[in-house]
Amino acid sequence: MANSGATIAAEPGPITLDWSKTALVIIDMQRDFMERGGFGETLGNDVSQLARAVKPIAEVLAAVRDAGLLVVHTREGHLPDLSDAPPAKVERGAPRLRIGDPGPMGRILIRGEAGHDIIPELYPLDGEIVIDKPGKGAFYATEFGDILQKYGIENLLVCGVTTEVCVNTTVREANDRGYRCVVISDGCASYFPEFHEMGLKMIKAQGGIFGWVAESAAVLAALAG
Ligand code: C5J
Repeated sequence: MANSGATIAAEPGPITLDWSKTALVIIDMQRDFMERGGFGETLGNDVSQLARAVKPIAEVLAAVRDAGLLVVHTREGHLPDLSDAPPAKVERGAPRLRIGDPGPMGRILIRGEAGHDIIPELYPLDGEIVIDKPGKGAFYATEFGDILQKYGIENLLVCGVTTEVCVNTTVREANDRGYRCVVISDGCASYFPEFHEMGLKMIKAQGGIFGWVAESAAVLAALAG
């Protein structure tokens, strides 16, 4: 590890983290959200809006791997029999294809299908933790909390998609459980740029009501010591 800890230039103010108690959490960088033909596009979204987060995440992921921090990837998706997919989620709205329907990358948002997997640019290394979650938050109905406890993690560097849905939900869950969350602003993206902006503002407002927000360059500088 390059340094045992460092201060990140963040908003609403700087935050000092002990790297041995810090994990990088990459939320849902899956083909189903990032590529045409997946869940995100079937909901009517312009998936090209999310591409901007890939390079900043890749840079932080490389630095975090070099520094030896814990890396956790998450994927949103459901069992093939949909037993973990509430009807209220499956039946909602009027998408072109619903969860479980066959699409160009396999069944939409179903574990084991090509579309459910993480994009090649950010693919987990052997041994990195991958959390499969049925909901928007990474703690709900998963082993995420137990894993963080097992590794003695107190701080999360959080990035991924989408800013206002799965990133925000996970940060709110983590905040209530006592974790310090630093959200990497340019490592998150939304189909709606205005929701991205507001999603970050909601986290850092009121003295950091849910956590801190920092650019990837600030995280990289802190990791470099
Ligand atoms: C959504 C997510 N947007 N990963 N999921 O449905 O943010």
